Amino acid sequence: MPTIYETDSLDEALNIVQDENKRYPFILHKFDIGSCQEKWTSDYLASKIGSKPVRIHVSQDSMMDFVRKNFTYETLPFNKLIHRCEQTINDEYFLASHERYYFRALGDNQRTDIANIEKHFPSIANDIKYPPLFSSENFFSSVFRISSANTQLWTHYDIMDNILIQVHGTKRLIMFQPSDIDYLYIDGDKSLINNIEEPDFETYPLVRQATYYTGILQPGDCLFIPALWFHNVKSLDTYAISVNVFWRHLNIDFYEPKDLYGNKDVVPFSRTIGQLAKSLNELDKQLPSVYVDFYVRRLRCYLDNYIKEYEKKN
Ligand SMILES: O=C(O)CCC(=O)C(=O)O
Repeated sequence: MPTIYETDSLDEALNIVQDENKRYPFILHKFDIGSCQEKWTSDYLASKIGSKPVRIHVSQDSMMDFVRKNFTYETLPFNKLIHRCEQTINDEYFLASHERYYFRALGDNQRTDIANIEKHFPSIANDIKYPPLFSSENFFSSVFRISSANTQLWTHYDIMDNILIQVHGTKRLIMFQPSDIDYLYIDGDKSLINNIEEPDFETYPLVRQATYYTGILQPGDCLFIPALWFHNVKSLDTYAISVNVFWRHLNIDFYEPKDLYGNKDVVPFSRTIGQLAKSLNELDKQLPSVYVDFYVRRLRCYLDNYIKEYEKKN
């Protein structure tokens, strides 16, 4: 299993992000992420942010599963949430005393706001510094994340570049290159394989062919997650506090204007798949089922050949 590349050099980090032939994930050590590393105790955050209501995922399972929804959405005042995340057993709970919490900050208006620490958590925003890996006009969002110990978020990809800054606690990382999409049993932007560390090979045999890139993110480290790289992140022995910053790598016109999370596929792809869905619907209406079945498979052969030719060219 290869490990995720590690560097202490901001210059090298910048080169990997900007060089179109590189753009692989890396862990950047020794970047000064600001006073948050010392300051962000649970008491400090609770007193600075207070009882602002926040929306959270709550699950009895340590592996949150978006596809099968083994969690509920709840709301807690921030100062309660942080103290609950700190404990592994809580006297007050929604589902069970051992339940896990995952907080991914949204905007104040969840339907229209893009997460931004400066706007939504101004009392702590100046405590953190981001590695200067992108220009400010490409900035998209800054997301405050807190999770209980030993809590995993599903494997998924995002369509923007992202730097995950670890402030408190340690995280286990598993990443896959974009072309491993063939082996990950994808539903939208998420993998159906929930237990990625010990997958069920009978149900998901192709995952044997995926290359697992692994790493550990310690407090003070920053992980570069290039757009389209699959990632699976799990907090380890203690609760975890992170901030991640998304930015646009492509021209702004390629991104859906109403994408709040940075995970809607780029516009040329959404257009293509929309047209294809329409055409398939027409095919289905016009032809007897044996022909539809045949031509849909024929389409798959066309795409397989297209991929082969594309691989040869690139
Ligand atoms: O740190 C985490 O818990 C998940 C991070 C993540 O999924 C992301 O940065 O896109």
